[in-house]
Amino acid sequence: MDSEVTALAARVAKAERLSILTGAGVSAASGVPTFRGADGLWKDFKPESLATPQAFARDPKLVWEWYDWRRQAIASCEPNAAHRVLAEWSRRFPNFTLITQNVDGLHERAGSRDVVRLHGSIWEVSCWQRCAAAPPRWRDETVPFKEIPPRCPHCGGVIRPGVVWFGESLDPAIVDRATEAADCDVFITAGTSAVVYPAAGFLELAKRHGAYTVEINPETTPATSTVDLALQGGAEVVLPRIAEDL
Ligand code: BJW
Repeated sequence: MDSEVTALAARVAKAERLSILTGAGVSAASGVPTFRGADGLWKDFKPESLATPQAFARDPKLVWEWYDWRRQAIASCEPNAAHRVLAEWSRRFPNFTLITQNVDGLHERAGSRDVVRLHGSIWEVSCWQRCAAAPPRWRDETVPFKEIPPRCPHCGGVIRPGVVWFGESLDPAIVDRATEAADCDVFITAGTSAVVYPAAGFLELAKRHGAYTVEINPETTPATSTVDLALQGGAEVVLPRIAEDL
C-alpha cells in the first residue's frame, strides 16, 4: 500500500479541488457504532422501525429512546486521527470540501468548518408539529433528556431529532453544495457502505466529472470495484499515512 499512498499524496497535494465524503466508519475508531455490519446499530433493529418519519409518528418514545442513548454514547466520544487529518486539510487546501453523512458532530469538534452535513445533526432538534412559534430547527445538547419524548419549549408538543430519515428529502441547498463539490480533481470516500442515496451518488458524479476516485474502507463495498484506488484499512490509519506523505 505504501507506493499507492505516496502516489495518492502527490495527487492530493496538487489537486485544485479536493472533496471527501465520509460515513459512519470514520467515527468507528472514536467508539461511535456504525449502522450496518456485525456490530452495527441495526443488527438488532430494522432501519424502518427507527429511522423513518412513519416510525416516529407510530412510537416517538421508542425512537427517542434510541436517539437519547446514541447522544449519550457520542457525548463521551472524542474525534480520532481521521477527523483530525480532515480538519487540517480543511485549513491547508483552499478548495477542500468535506461532505459527511455523519450526524455525530465529530468533524466539527476536530476543527472542520463548513462541513456539508447531508443527514443533519443529532445535536439539533425541531418541532414535530412545525409550530409557528419555533424556529425550523435549533441546537439542543441536553444529555440525557429528563423526559422522553422531549417537548417543544414553544408549543409543548413533541420534538424530533434534526436528522434525515429514510424517505425524507435532503436539504436542497446542502445537496447543491455536495453536487458542486463532486466537480473536483480528487474525490475520496471514507468509511461508508455506499448503499444510501443520494450520498452514494456523489462518487459516481465525481467520476463522471473525471475526478480521480479513492475509497478507504476495511471492507469491500459496492463502490470498491468502481473507484480508481481502493485502500483497504481503517480511515484513522490510512488518512494519517496519506497526510505524512504530503
Ligand atoms: C470503516 C471503519 C474504519 C468500519 N474506517 N471505514 C436511489 C436508489 C435506491 C434507493 C434510493 C435512491 N434514492 C433514494 C433512495 C431511498 C433511500 C435509500 O438510499 N435507500 C437505500 C438504503 C436502498 N434514501 C433516502 O430515503 C434519502 N432520501 C431521499 O433520497 O429523498 C428523496 C426521496 C424521497 C422519497 C423517496 C425516494 C427519494 C434519505 C436517506 C437518509 C439516511 N438516514 C440515515 C439515518 C440518519 C439519522 C441517524 O443517524 O439516525 O443516515 S440511514 C444511515 O445510513 C445514516 C447514515 O448516514 C447512512 C449511511 O451509512 P454509512 O455512513 O455508510 O454507515 P454504514 O454503517 O452503512 O457503513 C459503515 C462503513 O464503514 C462500512 O462499510 C464499514 O466497513 C466501514 N468501516 N470501520 C473506515 N475504522
